[in-house]
Amino acid sequence: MVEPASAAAIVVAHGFWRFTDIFGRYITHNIGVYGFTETGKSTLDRQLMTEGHVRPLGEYDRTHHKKKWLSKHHRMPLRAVRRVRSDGMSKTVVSRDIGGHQEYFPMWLRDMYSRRIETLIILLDHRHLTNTDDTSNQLAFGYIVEHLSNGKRPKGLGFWKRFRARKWRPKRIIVLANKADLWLDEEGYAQWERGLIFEHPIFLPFREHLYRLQELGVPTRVDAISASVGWNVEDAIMKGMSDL
Ligand SMILES: Nc1nc2c(ncn2[C@@H]2O[C@H](COP(=O)(O)OP(=O)(O)OP(=O)(O)O)[C@@H](O)[C@H]2O)c(=O)[nH]1
Ligand SMILES: [Mg+2]
Repeated sequence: MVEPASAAAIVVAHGFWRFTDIFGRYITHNIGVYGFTETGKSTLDRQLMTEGHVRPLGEYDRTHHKKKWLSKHHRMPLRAVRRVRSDGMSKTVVSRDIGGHQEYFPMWLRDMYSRRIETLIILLDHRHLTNTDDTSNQLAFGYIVEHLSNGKRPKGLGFWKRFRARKWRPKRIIVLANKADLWLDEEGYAQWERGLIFEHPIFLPFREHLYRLQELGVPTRVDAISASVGWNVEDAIMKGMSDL
């Protein structure tokens, strides 16, 4: 038999949980997903839009942006609303799918500062494991860390956005190593299950940068996902957004 008082407490707690869940769905969170080209940003975006297996994206599907007329800046893609669901909770996130070629790196900064994103997601893949000479993931990661540490505001924000962004920093950073279906073996999976994925060699070249983020006081979480298969995608984002 449940005591009436505790039963009431359970009903209240349950009601509160429903309320926070429904409430949470209508609050939008600004997130920014950045990473070198072909790490899977557009695939991740599609995974959040339509859960399930995402069609492999070819060379013609790479994200590109046209230059604005008479300007040196590229035209920003539209913002898109996506839903993240995990463990019965759901959050509404707003993001922009920006390309990962080096010419678009400054657009990442313009996007993160102008929307003052709360959650910064850096997407990596396993290319440095298969070819140690390929340091493009490190280049993209280093670019973001460098700019967050020197705090220099990007050009082309406009006066008002620049002013509003003067004290901005992301609340949290989630580093996601994508394409786990290609690099996470049984041993790595066991490591992931024990919550020790940070120890995996895929994160080794980023240790210095991760420590720098720690020194900046921005909580950072690393995880493994597979955006095309839909493995651990929403759980990793949700965990990153709730723990930190
Ligand atoms: N095996 C596997 N392939 C993936 C995964 N995610 C993305 N890919 C593939 O990786 C390639 C690049 O994916 P995109 O989503 O186009 O990459 P992107 O980061 O948007 O690239 P840019 O638009 O140039 O910045 C495509 O061929 C995808 O099908 C994954 O989880 N597993
Ligand atoms: Mg893309």
